[in-house]
Amino acid sequence: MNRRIFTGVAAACALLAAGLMLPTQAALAGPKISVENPYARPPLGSGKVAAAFMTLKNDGDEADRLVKAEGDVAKKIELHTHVMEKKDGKVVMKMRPVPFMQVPAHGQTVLKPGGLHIMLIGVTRDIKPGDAVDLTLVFEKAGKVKVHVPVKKIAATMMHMHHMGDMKEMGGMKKMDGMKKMDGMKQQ
Ligand SMILES: [Cu+2]
Repeated sequence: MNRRIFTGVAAACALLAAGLMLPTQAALAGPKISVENPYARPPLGSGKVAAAFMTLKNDGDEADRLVKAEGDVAKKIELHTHVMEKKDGKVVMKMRPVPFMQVPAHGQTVLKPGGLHIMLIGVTRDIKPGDAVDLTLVFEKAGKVKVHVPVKKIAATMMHMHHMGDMKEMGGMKKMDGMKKMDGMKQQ
């Protein structure tokens, strides 16, 4: 190897090393999680299942994941989402547990009726509008975040509207026949 080529290689290595240091520094900054607008809806009728919604904000340079929610308000607390399924020619929304909820760097993830939510299964006490429930959110990197969640009454029609809004947002999903009709109804 002649001297000039060697110098070139050494310079390239130095540049590469400098470049590699940038992501390392960003990783040290980590996620910066906060929770906005938390609210819960009480069980419907005489049921024992309630749900909590909120906005998970991340002002940090690194993505994080909500992996668990804890609390003594329910026997079982699960992370859920809604999926659309076609059943007997009709589009129905079903809930499904998810292993985590991704919160992007410098972004947010909104939990709302008809979408992602925290399911409180087998509530251990009466949950009425005006009450509040305490939850501890467990993030993969940020660790535990406590949230005081006020209980609000959510009208059935409101939930229906949210459902339709969510369907529109699911751009990656193929639109089904029933949804076009629903979109038309919403515009009236
Ligand atoms: Cu659910």
